[in-house]
Amino acid sequence: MNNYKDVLLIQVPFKHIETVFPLGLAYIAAFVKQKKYKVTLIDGHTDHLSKEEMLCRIRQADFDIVGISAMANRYQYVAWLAQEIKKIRNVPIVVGNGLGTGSYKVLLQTIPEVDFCIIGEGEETFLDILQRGNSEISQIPGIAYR
Ligand code: B12
Repeated sequence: MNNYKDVLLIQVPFKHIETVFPLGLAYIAAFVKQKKYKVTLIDGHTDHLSKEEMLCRIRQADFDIVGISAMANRYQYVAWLAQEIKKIRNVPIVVGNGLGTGSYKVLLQTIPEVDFCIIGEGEETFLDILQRGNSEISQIPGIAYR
């Protein structure tokens, strides 16, 4: 049974870099779209979103789960973002890319709003979460959770 339908994917702004296409998150978006999920992608980097603009975009979106892509140097931003998202809607927050892969212990220990981290490639793993919802989470390979 599919527990989630509307997926919000967020690329956090990279630091000190002009133009970067968020390739990893685009892979995730394309993959779950193929599986007929509705996907909204907010690219905070390409669109040069301020924090306020980021929250404005999130408030306008329809979603029942959020996936965030960030590298280790954006820990603070993700901590802020996860907190704000939960104030807007109390839905599961999944973090992938270098931050989720390399720092999942720290993330889960210090950011209570982060529910899952994806370790490594995320296509199949994220789809598994979407399909299983809250059941049998422990059987999904490649995730960390509390
Ligand atoms: C190309 C590259 C860059 C490019 C662009 C990256 C991009 N478009 O995202 C540039 C040059 C901009 C870059 C910059 C940096 N990079 Co870099 N980069 C890489 C490199 C070589 C390849 C990344 C890539 O495109 N992979 C292909 C795509 C398809 O895969 P992906 O992005 O990993 O995404 C997959 C998974 O991560 C996951 N995933 C990603 N996002 C999400 C989100 C969700 C919700 C889910 C479920 C899954 C998920 O699923 C995706 C598909 O399978 C990697 C090393 C490597 N071989 O992976 C380092 C790497 C990712 N970079 C790294 C670092 C440290 C940086 C910098 C922080 C360096 C710095 N000090 O400035 C900066 C970060 C940007 C910034 N300054 O803010 C580290 C990350 C370490 C960490 N723990 O975060 C890596 C692993 C290199 C290393 N071994 O040190 N980088």
